[in-house]
Order: sequence, then C-alpha cells, then structure tokens
Amino acid sequence: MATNLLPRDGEAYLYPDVVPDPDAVLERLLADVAWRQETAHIMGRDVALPRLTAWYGERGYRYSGIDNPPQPWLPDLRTLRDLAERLSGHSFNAVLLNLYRCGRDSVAWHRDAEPALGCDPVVASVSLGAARRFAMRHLEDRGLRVTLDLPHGSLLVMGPGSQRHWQHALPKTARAVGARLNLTYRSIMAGV
Ligand SMILES: O=C(O)CCC(=O)C(=O)O
Repeated sequence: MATNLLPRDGEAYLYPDVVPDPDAVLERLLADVAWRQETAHIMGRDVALPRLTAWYGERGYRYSGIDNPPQPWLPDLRTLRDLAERLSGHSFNAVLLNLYRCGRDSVAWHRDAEPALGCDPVVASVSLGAARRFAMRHLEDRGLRVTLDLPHGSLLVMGPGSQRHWQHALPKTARAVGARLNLTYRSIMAGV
C-alpha cells in the first residue's frame, strides 16, 4: 500500500517500477507519437511551450487556449491507461503527453482544473526516461511544498484534493539530463 505524499488537503501516491519493459515503451512512444510544438498566448505574445506535447483518447480537451481534438489510442497508450486504471481505481478516457527534451524544458506552476475535468479530478501520471524533480505546493499556504523525483517506469496518482488545493510544476534544471516523457491520464466529461 503506497503512502500519501501530501501532508493535508489531498492525496498523491507514487508507484515506482510499475511499467513493464519501460525502455522499449519509451523508444516506441518517442518514435510513434505525433509530437507538436504548441504556442500559448501570454500577455499579448505567442510563446512556444518549453516542451513538446500530444493528445490521445476518446475525448478532446482545451487548455491554455490550445485545442486538442480526440485521436485514436496507440497500443502502448492503451496498455499504460489500463495500468493507471488498475493502480488508481479510476477510469480515464484521454491522455496528455509531455516530452521534456532536456533540462531547459519544463512546466510552470498550474492545476489541472479545466471544467471538463470535473470538480475534483484524479490524474494518473506515468514517467519514462530521465528522472526529473516534480514539485507540489499548497494553493493557500504557498510555503507548504512536497518535492519528489519521478523515476523511469513510475506512476504518480494525484488523487482527490490534489488539483483543488495544490498546484504542481516540473522546474527547469541546470543538470545535464536526457529526455523525459510524461503521460497524464485524465477523465474528460462530455459536452463541457
Ligand atoms: O511532467 C510532469 O510530470 C507533469 C505534467 C503536468 O503537470 C501536466 O501534464 O499537467
């Protein structure tokens, strides 16, 4: 039984070493996924996201002004979804993929809180490739932080409360690190 990493107002559980044959899965996904360089519109300027992204699954999704239409699952994405569902006890109908090419790639503080995710979403996050530091901070009590390394082949389940009361980020690092691929499985509601 994994222990809750959050001291209050939410749940997050890390399951190391759960992806079978992670090197082969990583290699296939790097080659087969339709990676995109998206831009976000920030303060009147178009800014390239510091990572590549892709979206797959039965439902589309819009975040930060970026439209992600539904796209059929790849076999590896379906297998990882089944694993995430088994370990989390939740079901998922779509996945956002992030490719961090090197230590300069990152994701800023945010919550996965779009209306289509519902009021208290559970997000299951698979990590492949270089281990990177992942940070969570409490929304009201910004000094309350949890940081952990997300290793190759692991699953982080961000459970109830984790998106309502906490933000998360993947900071840049000056260390020489290789590519990291992250998959966040989500449940998207229809017609929202
Ligand atoms: O790469 C990660 O571990 C985090 C990804 C993330 O924050 C997101 O997709 O919302």
